[in-house]
Amino acid sequence: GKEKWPRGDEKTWKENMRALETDVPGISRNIVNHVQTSLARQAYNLDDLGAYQAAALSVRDNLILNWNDTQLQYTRKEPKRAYYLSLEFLMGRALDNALLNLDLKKQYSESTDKLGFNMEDLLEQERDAALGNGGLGRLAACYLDSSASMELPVWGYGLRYKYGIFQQLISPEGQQLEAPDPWLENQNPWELPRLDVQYDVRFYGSADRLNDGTPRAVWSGGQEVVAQAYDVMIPGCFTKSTNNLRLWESKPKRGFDLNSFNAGDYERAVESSNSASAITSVLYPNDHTTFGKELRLKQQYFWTAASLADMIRRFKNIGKPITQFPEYVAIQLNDTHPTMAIPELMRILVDEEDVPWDTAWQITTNTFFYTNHTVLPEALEKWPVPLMQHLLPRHLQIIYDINMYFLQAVEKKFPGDRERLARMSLIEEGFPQQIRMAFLACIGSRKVNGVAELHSELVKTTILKDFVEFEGAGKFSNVTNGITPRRWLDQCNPELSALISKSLNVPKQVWLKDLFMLKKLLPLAEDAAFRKEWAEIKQRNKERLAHHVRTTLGLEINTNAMFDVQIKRLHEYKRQSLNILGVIHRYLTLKDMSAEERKKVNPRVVFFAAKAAPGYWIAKLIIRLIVNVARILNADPETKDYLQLYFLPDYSVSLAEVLIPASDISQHISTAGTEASGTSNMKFCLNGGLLLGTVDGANIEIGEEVGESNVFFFGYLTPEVEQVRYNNIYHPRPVEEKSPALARVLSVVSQGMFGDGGIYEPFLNTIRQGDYYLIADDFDSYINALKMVDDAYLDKEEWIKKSIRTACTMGKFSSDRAIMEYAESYWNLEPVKIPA
Ligand code: GFP
Ligand code: GFP
Repeated sequence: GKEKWPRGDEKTWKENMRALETDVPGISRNIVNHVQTSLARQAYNLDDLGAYQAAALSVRDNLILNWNDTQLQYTRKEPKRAYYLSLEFLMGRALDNALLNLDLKKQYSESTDKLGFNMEDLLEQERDAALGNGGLGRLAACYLDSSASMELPVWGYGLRYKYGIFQQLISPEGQQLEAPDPWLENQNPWELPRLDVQYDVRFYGSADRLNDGTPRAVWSGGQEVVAQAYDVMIPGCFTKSTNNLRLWESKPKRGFDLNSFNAGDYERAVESSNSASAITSVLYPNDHTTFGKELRLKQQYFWTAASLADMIRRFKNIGKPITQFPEYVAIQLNDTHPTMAIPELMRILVDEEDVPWDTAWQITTNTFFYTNHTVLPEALEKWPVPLMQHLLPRHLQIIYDINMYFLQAVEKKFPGDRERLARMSLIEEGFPQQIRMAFLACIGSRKVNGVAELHSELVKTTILKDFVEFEGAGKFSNVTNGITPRRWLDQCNPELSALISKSLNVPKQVWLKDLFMLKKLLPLAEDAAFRKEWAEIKQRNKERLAHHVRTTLGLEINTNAMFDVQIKRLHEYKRQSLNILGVIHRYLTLKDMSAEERKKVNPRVVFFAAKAAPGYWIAKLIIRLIVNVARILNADPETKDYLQLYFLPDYSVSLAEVLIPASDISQHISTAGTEASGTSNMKFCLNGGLLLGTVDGANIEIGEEVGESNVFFFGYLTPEVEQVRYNNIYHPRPVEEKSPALARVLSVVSQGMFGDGGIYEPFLNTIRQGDYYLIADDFDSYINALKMVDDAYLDKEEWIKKSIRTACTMGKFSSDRAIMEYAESYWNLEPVKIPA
């Protein structure tokens, strides 16, 4: 029946409620209103930044209206909801994406034109929301876009860092310098502070078991801080569905200590307030100090506690018994960072809701799902027991209890197998003892997945092998990562998107939400006119990149060359090292040639962009080498027409949007078995760039989709890597023997061809001794693959065919496909239609 109007005069309300502004006059009116009132400016004193802000606020108005309708519908319909807990959301810019998803791009350009501004320039005013590091955070952002686009009731929960990932500067010597990223400085039009949504979060204090025959305890004392919600609207593409990303900011509970201040003790007056605010001030505080380590754990608990409190409150609003929690709530743990949510839910259930332990554990293990993103041992989180005892004493008790019941069950299944118990215990012995968070995430979850086929297999056969034997293989499966074709094709490559729509003869509204449709274009690879258009678009994208580099760095790029790109976090396992050593090899080869011979060479421009973790010394040394090699190469009159090298500083989502559409070939060359999936590989391929890579992560599945003849694979395979590594340590062979070509490269670096060779010795020694990442072992095979790329590029027509085939077989890698797998096979979620 008809619901009763909640308050006041229904007619007065309804007459005054705003509708979406979707036509040019309405949009212009709204923008001008924001210029006048929100910004207190006028046509006389409005610059691009102000115009961007007014346009953004007007778009936000539309988003809020859709968001309100969506949230109200969720509240009414009470669907099962999923929550994506991620410490990183690498959102990038929001305006262009919101305009695309609202289908208002044309109207906004027209309106801003009328007001005397160019939309392109306004888009450039926006700062990236860089609340993340790399692939893991960008994946979370793609999944939010896809959830809303697939009309799924999914919210994200994260932290509102005051400073995002550091801004990278390169010193004249080629050193990475880190500067803070004050992304909130100019105000953030995309967030809504929710002063009505706050929770207290406790740290320290003491935990006393009641010992009254229940498992309950009382946790009291310590420090309390306030979590304050900020909501970021996540519009679905061509749908009203608009989801929420709720980010928490930490605030002091009591604020300013007026007594201390009045007593003249200013420091003390601000002390507690500063320590509370520090929790959400930076992304990944350096954890090389005890202080930094404690701060990280504080962040993790602060965020999971606030998020769970919010979910429990929302669940209670529907008035169902707590045992039905998993029927209404699914929580996805994005890596181990949110694992504290498991003991926190147990604490809420046992201590606050008086639920018996076994029931509480059943609720918990039916609610959580855990995604693993790496099998590298150093990346698997562990927390020292003494730290947990100090910061979260009640949670340590709960973890001990979980462990005790768990090990009892293991003992029952494998009686007397003490080694197995030690291997599987949540507590790792040592000084100090450590809590193994991946194991806790695994046993506390209903399902566990890796992010590409190979990686999910490795999860089962290496780090969680014992758990597969104990719990059965059914709990462990795979969801191959995906990327949103909205940002990573339509937004970053509008011309290619238009060509696709024209050739499919359907509006992008259709194929952007059904990426498998691209397959229909495969026959056009044989159509010369289509190939010509395709190639021209690639060329214009290369020129766009060259323009960007010219205006930002003042460098001139040869756009007639092949563009070869590697962009990702700087890490030894990703092997930017192999790439730069390959570049040096190419340089030496060019130098060996006569001028006549060189003329036959295919010119190449190599691009790198990457940030290194501030404390990761070898990674920073690799950046330094790249920068100094670039300096020599780009200035060498003999070779610079055939080989150029650029390290583009301050890698970001926005920079990736310019680089990816411009690439002819991109490199994904991790040591086999180390890159869980990779997602930029999918982005390059979707934009018609070919892939040069190892048989690793999602490269393998990309190869399956596009066919082996359209990709360039090289290097040792995963099953061989372990043996090679073993030999490198126990039966080492000199680099000269494994690869004379590499030996020569290392020696010119040592001898100072790129500046003081001594500086690079520590890096070169990682290859000469131990060579954990198989640089020398894979080098010749890599050089051979580069040669195959050169040869293939000589046949331009065939190359374009490969490019077309590559892009058109990327349907599988839409994040819409991935998110539907999570919704159907993990969360058991149904789409919710939002009525107009
Ligand atoms: C959400 C939104 C609120 C909105 C309601 C609508 O609340 O702004 O009024 O949905 O029912 F945040 P919770 O789901 O958080 O209660
Ligand atoms: C991590 C893994 C990648 C994977 C992403 C998303 O990303 O292989 O594609 O998570 O699952 F290493 P990075 O932080 O390394 O970029």
